[in-house]
Parts: sequence; C-alpha cells; structure tokens
Amino acid sequence: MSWTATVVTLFPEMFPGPLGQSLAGRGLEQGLWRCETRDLRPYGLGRHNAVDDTPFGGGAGMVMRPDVIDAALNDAKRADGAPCVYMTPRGRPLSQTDVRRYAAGPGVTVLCGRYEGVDERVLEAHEIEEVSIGDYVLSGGETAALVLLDACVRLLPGVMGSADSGVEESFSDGLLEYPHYTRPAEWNGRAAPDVLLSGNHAAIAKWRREQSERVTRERRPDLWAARSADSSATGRETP
Ligand code: 6GU
Repeated sequence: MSWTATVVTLFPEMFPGPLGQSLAGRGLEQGLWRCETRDLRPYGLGRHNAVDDTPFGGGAGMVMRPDVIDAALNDAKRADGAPCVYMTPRGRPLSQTDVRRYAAGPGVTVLCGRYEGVDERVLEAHEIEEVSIGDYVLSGGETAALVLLDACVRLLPGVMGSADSGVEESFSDGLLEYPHYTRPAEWNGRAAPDVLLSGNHAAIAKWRREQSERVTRERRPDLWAARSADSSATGRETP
C-alpha cells in the first residue's frame, strides 16, 4: 500500500492542488503516494450543514464543533495507524525531523481548520499532533497541509528520481546550503568563484562547507547555536 495522505477539510478541491504538478504529481500518477480527501461539509448539522458555532465565553469568530470533527475523523482514520495531524499556528513548529518521521510511516491524516479553530476536546480525544508551519497566520490549514505534504512526499522513494541521495542536503547536517553558480562564468561583470572552476574537489568541498557555515551563522543564529550545542553532546567537531 503506498504512502497515503487523508485530508479532512471544508475545501477538498484544494487537493492535491500544486502537488499534482512536477515531481510530486509524477509520483501521484505513478502510484508512489495517494492523496485522499474527506469533505467536512456533509458532517455538518441542520439545514445548512453547520460545522461551526459561537465560542463559549464569547468573543470573535466561530469554533468548529467537536461532534462534527469527531464524526469526520472517525471515518477518515485508518487501520494502518497513520498519525493524525491538526494544522494550526499554535502547534509545535514543523521540523525536518518530524517530516522524516511522517514520510517513513504509512502516511498522515491531516485535519485542516478554518475560523478561530477547533474545539479543544476533540483534539484531546483523538490524540492529534498540533503542527504549525511558521510564525504567521494563514486563513486556513489547507495551504499549511500542502506544505507538510510537499515536504513528506519529496522524501518518498522514487519521487525525486535518481537525485534521491541529495534530497536532504540542506538541514541534514543542521546547516543551510552554500551558494550555487552555473554558466556563464562571468555575468554582468560578476565572476563565479574561481575555486568552483579549479577542478580541485577537496578545495571545492572545503569552500562549500565554509560558505554553508557562514550563511547559517549570518541568517540563522538559532540554527547555528543549536548545532554548536548538539556537537558538544555528540563530540562532533565545531569550528
Ligand atoms: Cl499549520 N495553520 C494555519 N491556519 N495558520 C498557520 C499555520 C497552520 N502555521 C502557521 N500559520
């Protein structure tokens, strides 16, 4: 059985969306992964199939009802024990470590919220992992779910083709990527670094390593600090 995403959403037509294109789309056509949706709307209550209601305690916005979400999740939940993830800006920040874990399993069930969010009790009852893709607010969990699925699908065997070994270049060692150059060797008065045209593979590897470290230090002091902290624990050398 191929890796399967089951997305619970009010907007099933948003899937696979951009993941129907390029390498992920090719993988989908080849059966390397599957993208299923479960429309929340039919689970809604009353003449208007309402999925939300006003918050207890007052305040702005609407909250998605636990009974409605529960019914949809019970139908979406899978026998293969795929983890259930709720996309929300109050979740734990998604990391490449999480992505590797999801990609290594049978797939994921992804709950996409709209409005102010989902009643807390249904999250507890279903042991849902709450995940955020960054410190900004999206209008709904669907675009965040697409980000999560993209990150997972590109790690599945065969999806990235022969470049498989390179799929985790950035982040695998806790560093950002070094700068890249291609022809022409000089463009608009800007020369590509000489070392990259030298044919000296040891010198090239050393330059790239130094550049990765510089870029990480300058742009992501948080990653740089975490990496230094790691190395003291593991005995890995740091510059
Ligand atoms: Cl996962 N969902 C929503 N709605 N907004 C977000 C997010 C997720 N991550 C950052 N902002």
